[in-house]
Amino acid sequence: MATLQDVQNIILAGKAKLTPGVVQEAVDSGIPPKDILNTMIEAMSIVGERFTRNEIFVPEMLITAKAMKKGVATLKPYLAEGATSAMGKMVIGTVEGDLHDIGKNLVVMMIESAGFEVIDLGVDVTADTFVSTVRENPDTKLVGLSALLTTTMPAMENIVAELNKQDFRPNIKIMVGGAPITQEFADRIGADAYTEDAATAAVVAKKLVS
Ligand code: B1M
Repeated sequence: MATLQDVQNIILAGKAKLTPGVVQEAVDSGIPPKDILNTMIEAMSIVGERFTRNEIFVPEMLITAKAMKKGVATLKPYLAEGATSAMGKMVIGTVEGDLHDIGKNLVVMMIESAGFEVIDLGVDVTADTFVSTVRENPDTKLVGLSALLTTTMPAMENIVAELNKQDFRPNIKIMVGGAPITQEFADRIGADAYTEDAATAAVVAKKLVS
């Protein structure tokens, strides 16, 4: 029987191979999957604090991120309902210069679960790629941008500016998010919606297309 503390410990230890087993045990112990996910997100915050204090470095961050990804994959069937594409299409990516994708992947999972078909462009995505993907998919209803670094916020601004110039702009809604992003920033750059977390992103996505 695994506890939330066990889940946190295994992520912090960066034991990617052991993480699925511990997460599964926690699920089997009856712990709500959302609590398990929140514990894993908390673990990543602890990792960030340790990085800021120079107690750990990029390789350790990477190892814990791998463990987190394995944990999320194990939880996915319990968090995401059967996906359909009834709500329409969303194009999403982490902005140019930014390689963080754990939060973006959670958003993808929740948005798919809310009934959208998602085209995930991955990380380090340029404005040109966003624009050409929407052009190739004229039924796109939402475009999602994620940024985790203060240094890539200008890239987000630039991508939104490019999207705003396009003739297809009236047909899409732009959603932004990521740790350094705020409602004020989203308003200033001309995005349609900002959400703080993946679960809220799915709720707002549904509202935007209805
Ligand atoms: Co990076 N990193 N990192 N890192 N990293 C942070 C972000 C940092 C805060 C750590 C710190 O200093 N405390 C810091 C940024 C500081 C700043 O900008 N002010 C930082 C830094 C500095 C860096 C490097 C520059 C380090 C270096 O090389 N010296 C480097 C940059 C690389 C690059 O991107 N070019 C770097 C690299 C990395 C790794 C590759 C090692 C790894 C990422 C692995 C991966 O993602 N595949 C990594 C990690 C793991 C982190 C921390 C520890 C954890 C990030 C994470 O996954 N959080 C992070 C510290 C922290 O966040 N406290 C840190 C969990 C995730 C679930 O949360 O992504 O915020 P998050 O997503 C949330 C919400 O933001 C929201 O929903 C999610 C939850 O529900 N959300 C959206 C996200 N996108 C959304 C989109 C939406 C809506 C909501 O709509 C479309």
